[in-house]
Amino acid sequence: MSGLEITSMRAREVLDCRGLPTVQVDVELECGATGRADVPSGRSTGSNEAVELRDGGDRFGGFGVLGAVGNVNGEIADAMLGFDVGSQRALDAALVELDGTPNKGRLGANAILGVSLAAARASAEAHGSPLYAHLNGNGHVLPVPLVNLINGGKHASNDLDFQEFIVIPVGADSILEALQISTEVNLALAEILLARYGKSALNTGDEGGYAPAISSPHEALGLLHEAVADAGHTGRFRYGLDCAATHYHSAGSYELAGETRDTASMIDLYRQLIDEFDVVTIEDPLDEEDYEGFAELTRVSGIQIVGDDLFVTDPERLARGVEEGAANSLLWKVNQIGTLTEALDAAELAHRSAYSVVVSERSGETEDPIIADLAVALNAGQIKTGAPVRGERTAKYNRLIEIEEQLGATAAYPGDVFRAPVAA
Ligand code: 2PG
Ligand code: MG
Repeated sequence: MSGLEITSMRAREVLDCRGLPTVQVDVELECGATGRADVPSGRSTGSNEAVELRDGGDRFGGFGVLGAVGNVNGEIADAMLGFDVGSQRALDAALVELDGTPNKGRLGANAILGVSLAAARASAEAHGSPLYAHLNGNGHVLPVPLVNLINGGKHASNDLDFQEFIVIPVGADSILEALQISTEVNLALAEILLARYGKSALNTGDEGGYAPAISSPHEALGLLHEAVADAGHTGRFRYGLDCAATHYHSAGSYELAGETRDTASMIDLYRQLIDEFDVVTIEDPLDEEDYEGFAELTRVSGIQIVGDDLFVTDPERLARGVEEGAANSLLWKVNQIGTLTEALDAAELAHRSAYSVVVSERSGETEDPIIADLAVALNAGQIKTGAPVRGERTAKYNRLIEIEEQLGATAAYPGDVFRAPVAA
């Protein structure tokens, strides 16, 4: 007996930041170590994501997760009690096999992921290590945050079609300083919004960024530039977008700010924004099935093109992207694929293929900061976890501050080289 055998497993419904239920799992090991994990949930989801089980019916407006909770407490616990968590790969393979479907739709990706992550935490605790160090003894890169200060798309009730307008504090020396200057920019942005559009412009979206009643991406990026200048940080920031384009695409065309555009016209627009606004990363610029368009934009833009709905953290979809030159970066969300091991495999494939990795939260998060540890374990160099406000977002930022302190002199903040923070 290694002491790493699972002796108890218990799931429950808890609330996420939108007030919707999600799955929380506790795992206990023979040695007494415990691990807990909450499962996040997306709103602008890719159609190829692993299936999150929701109850339907009246309870919680249909969003209940008692079915997934019951699967953990019943079938999964029955199968996994006694399982040794020493090998995360073996554990996750057993979970995938138990489910038996390609998309985890029988037991629910939300049930399976909760167990996978809680087991990883328990194993780390059993070894007396923080999770990032348990997963990678060489984890030392604090990710540059892609800080989402203006929200649109499905995350906000305004007319901005692009979902996220992002500032990137490349000119900081640490995660703490990165958060300091990003917050200074956010405060300056609030003043500009208030003066220009009135107080309703200070309403916020799902990820804590402001949601002013504007519709032009040029205007939004212009506001970020002004805020950076007003905060006295010109030159210390780059800019990014998550366009989440699948969500205003249909039959080959995009409805953007009242205009209909084809793929070529979208690509022209991106080239303009890149030139005009120092945009260095664009996520989901085109529809989730348009590998060809992604490849074209990747070729002509020269910047980081990130696949989120395109890849859904799935090694198979990523492999196709690599083959076709579609995007050059993987948005990495563990709940899109449903186990830690499969997500780590996707990250490994990305790095092997010279694709960067952006660790990401979901719009529906809890106070669980696990992605902070995962970002450091991956030496990913980039994290996207919303605006630097509200508990479910600051939980991740605050955990990064703590990790930076723990790592001390070995901590590295990659700044401008966030795309390739460590030598392969
Ligand atoms: C995204 C995410 C997170 P959601 O599109 O990148 O920012 O949104 O979780 O709603 O899919
Ligand atoms: Mg996205």
